[in-house]
Amino acid sequence: MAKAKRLLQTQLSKVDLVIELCDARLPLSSRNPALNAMVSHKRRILLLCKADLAETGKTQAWLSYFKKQGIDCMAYDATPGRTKQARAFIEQAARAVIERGERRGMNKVIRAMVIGVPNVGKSTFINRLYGGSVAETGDRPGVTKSNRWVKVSSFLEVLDTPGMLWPKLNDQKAATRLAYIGTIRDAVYNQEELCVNLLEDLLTLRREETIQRYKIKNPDAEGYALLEEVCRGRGFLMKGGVLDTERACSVVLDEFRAGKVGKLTLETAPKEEAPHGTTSEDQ
Ligand SMILES: Nc1nc2c(ncn2[C@@H]2O[C@H](COP(=O)(O)OP(=O)(O)OP(=O)(O)O)[C@@H](O)[C@H]2O)c(=O)[nH]1
Ligand SMILES: [Mg+2]
Repeated sequence: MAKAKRLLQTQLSKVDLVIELCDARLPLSSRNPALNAMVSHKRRILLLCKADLAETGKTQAWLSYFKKQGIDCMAYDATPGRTKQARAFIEQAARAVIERGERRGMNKVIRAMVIGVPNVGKSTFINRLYGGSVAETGDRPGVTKSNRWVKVSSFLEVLDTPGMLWPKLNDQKAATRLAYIGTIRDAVYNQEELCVNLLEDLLTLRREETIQRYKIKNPDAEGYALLEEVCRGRGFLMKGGVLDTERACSVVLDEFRAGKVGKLTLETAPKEEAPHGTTSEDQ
């Protein structure tokens, strides 16, 4: 993180625009709290990525929430339609820079830096803007190792950056959820604990679908017993009828990450401030 922060600061002076990517399933927890201070003097836009995996209504609520805070934002997924919208959005955000160039009789090239947590889809987004495969992507965090400029059009250059994760993930719930969505390396977390947490969240948010998908007989089982329920339900058994909890973990996590449990947003946008006190309703 310290190295990534240093790299980011050295590049900031060279850019006209910062494009921040967060995950639409965890719009708050997947934003880096240190970033605000670092990029506050720059024109910035926020994309809520992987919107295809998030609940549309909740994404709308998050967009209104961020817009009320004065943050220009849009929902994004790696489809041609959304990419076209994103291109227009970038152009609009950089309009002042373009006009300055025009006044001087130059065709100013916009330089934008793409930042966000690991695995959020930064390099994929750049590939879509480019219209080909120019940046390496992968279904795991830490694929992009260094900053790299890519000229995606005659008027736009973007900087691909390594995913940045903040060192003190104090909020345990947020950290666990970032691990579900594949932001934190699997090796960092005990996979069985992570999977039990995910199953508990799924049973709260999508009770019936989860019971059916994993053929859970006792949904009130707790902790490790829940994992055993999945093994029995889905027939994940090894020789001698031993429950294959490792397999259950990888199946549950993979299915969630691939959106097979359906569109699911794990955080709810705080409601507008009520006259008396706070109204945060993060689940
Ligand atoms: N469902 C879905 N998956 C996406 C989307 N965009 C990217 N992905 C997938 O997310 C994974 C990570 O994508 P990358 O573009 O490598 O992410 P990154 O932010 O560059 O990751 P690092 O370089 O590791 O920080 C890949 O498996 C992509 O195919 C999207 O809009 N929807
Ligand atoms: Mg990358």
